[in-house]
Amino acid sequence: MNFSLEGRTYVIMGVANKRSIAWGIARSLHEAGARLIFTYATERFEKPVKDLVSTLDGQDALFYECDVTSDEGVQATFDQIKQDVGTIHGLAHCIAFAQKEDLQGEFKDTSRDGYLLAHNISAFSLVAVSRAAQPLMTEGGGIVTLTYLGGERVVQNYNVMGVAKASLDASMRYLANDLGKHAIRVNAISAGPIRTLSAKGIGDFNSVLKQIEEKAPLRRTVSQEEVGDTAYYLLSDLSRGVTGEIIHVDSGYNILG
Ligand code: NDP
Ligand code: N5H
Repeated sequence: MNFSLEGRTYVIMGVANKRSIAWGIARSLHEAGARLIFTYATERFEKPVKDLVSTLDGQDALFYECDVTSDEGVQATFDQIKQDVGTIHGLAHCIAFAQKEDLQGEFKDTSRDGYLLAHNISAFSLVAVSRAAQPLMTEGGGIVTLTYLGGERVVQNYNVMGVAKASLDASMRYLANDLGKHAIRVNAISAGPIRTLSAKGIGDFNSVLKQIEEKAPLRRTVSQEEVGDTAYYLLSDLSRGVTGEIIHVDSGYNILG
């Protein structure tokens, strides 16, 4: 079997800059021969994303604005992609957001608005984009999302984002069940802590990384490239029997009690 992604097209959602996990995924898929489509939340990110993508040799990429909080926006994006390329073979959903004040202190103090916002952008968005992408995935394919250990157990300060990741994980499984009959597999990667724009400004991130270096079975943190290569596995035929799964790319940290 040939595991090249030559002749296949994947949508990458959530590149903010070169540190983004989505960018690690883009590079892995590019190296495997895939054609890439990038979406960004606002026009503000159009130029930085285009500049980054211009560093990928021979990549004939397409770019679309897609704010996942708008059903019409998501639908319009995938309608336009359908018009421009026809069939796609997969999607990487690398999107999350919570208000800063909800990522510290006690979870019990989360406001209704903060709770709904985190769930809207970080969990429901997977449902919205999967529904919009399905009609374009006429040859089957894969959908991958990014989750974190804080959705499985309590991790200090992750708070409302942990509850949103639990919802994302369950949404991933229900979507896997719905879309399997269309030969579409839906999986998640649970990444260990990586310094990205989202992680910036989060108090104590250094001590979180240090804890991984001291305690994780591999005694080191993980990179965007390592997450990217697992996404390649999940989006290629190498993983053709795998759906509804969470793969931890976290140096084994999650196995510790
Ligand atoms: P980045 O800050 O690089 O990426 C987050 C992305 O979310 C940005 O590109 C941002 O888009 C996008 N986003 C936020 N709101 C919206 C919206 N309304 N519509 C569309 N896109 C939106 O951080 P990461 O690479 O760290 O995050 C990617 C994913 O990885 C997230 O789901 C995160 O929870 C997950 N993750 C991260 C870990 C880490 O340690 N970094 C660990 C485990 C999981 P824009 O820039 O255009 O605003
Ligand atoms: C236990 C931890 C540390 C504490 C919690 C961190 C949670 C981070 C996730 C969210 C997505 C971060 C976030 O929404 C930040 C925003 O409030 C402010 N930032 C922005 O608006 C920037 C400019 C944009 C690009 O960010 C987004 N998201 O749009 C968890 C860490 C050990 C691991 C981690 C960092 C997990 C994760 O999910 O990202």
